Amino acid sequence: MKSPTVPPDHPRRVSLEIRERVIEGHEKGIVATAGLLAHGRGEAFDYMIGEKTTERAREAARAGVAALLSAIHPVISVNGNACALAPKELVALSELTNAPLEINLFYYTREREDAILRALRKAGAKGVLGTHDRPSSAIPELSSNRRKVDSEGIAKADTVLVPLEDGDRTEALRALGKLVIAIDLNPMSRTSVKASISVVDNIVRILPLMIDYAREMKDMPKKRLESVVSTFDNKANLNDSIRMIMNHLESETRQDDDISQAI
Ligand code: PTJ
Repeated sequence: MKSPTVPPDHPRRVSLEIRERVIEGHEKGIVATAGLLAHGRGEAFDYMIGEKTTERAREAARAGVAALLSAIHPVISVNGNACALAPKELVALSELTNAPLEINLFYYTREREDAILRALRKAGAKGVLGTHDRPSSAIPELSSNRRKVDSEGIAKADTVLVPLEDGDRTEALRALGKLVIAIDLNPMSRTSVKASISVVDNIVRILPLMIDYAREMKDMPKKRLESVVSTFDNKANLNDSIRMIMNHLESETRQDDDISQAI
């Protein structure tokens, strides 16, 4: 079914256009049906954040990019939603940070793997890890489909970027001693809480910024990059992110008060 075009003056145009991308991704077999629900959850948190990138998200994104640039084996994990929402940005960040893209799916089917691979190649990806024809190993702590990882990718990575992740795998990757960078709109999700660096923002807004940071920092000495990572405090980041949501909701309440006084 062809989705209607969002009118240019629609007050929720940006959000609706992003939603259309996910629906289109689902129709092409890229996004899992559960990915539509995951997106709805993300939309709700984005609404509470105020649909803008906070200063805290910028700091986390910068630390995340510094971690990718200073890693020995960085990898960017790709699932259906991430691929549908920002394929070109994933490819650009991968090239700038020398972090290969690895397809890693919770709801694995061979058809979805193929559809995601096609979309990444169309976006300019040259080599993609995690496909069925690649050598694989298993993450022993995990029972989901995500336990199967590329032997040359996540298996040997020291740093993994995981956009829109489920909590189990973040926890398992941390248990294996890897540095995990999450992109998740929910600062209270298990992924955000378990990750080393949690970027609380919409993948659509934050990846272009991470690309800018990668361009800016790619020639920085390793010591300086490592210091950006080691001085980042994820607990403070998450606490502030939750506070920012509360402040945003508070300001919305005051607007309601203003309205009732005006009546
Ligand atoms: O493609 P697959 O098979 O690997 O499956 C991918 C999904 C996303 C379905 C799977 O990983 C899943 O079920 O994830 P969860 O547990 O629903 O978690 C998704 C998280 O991503 C939630 O915390 C959402 O708030 C968050 N999220 C949703 N949309 C966005 C987002 N975070 C950043 N940007 C978004 N656009």
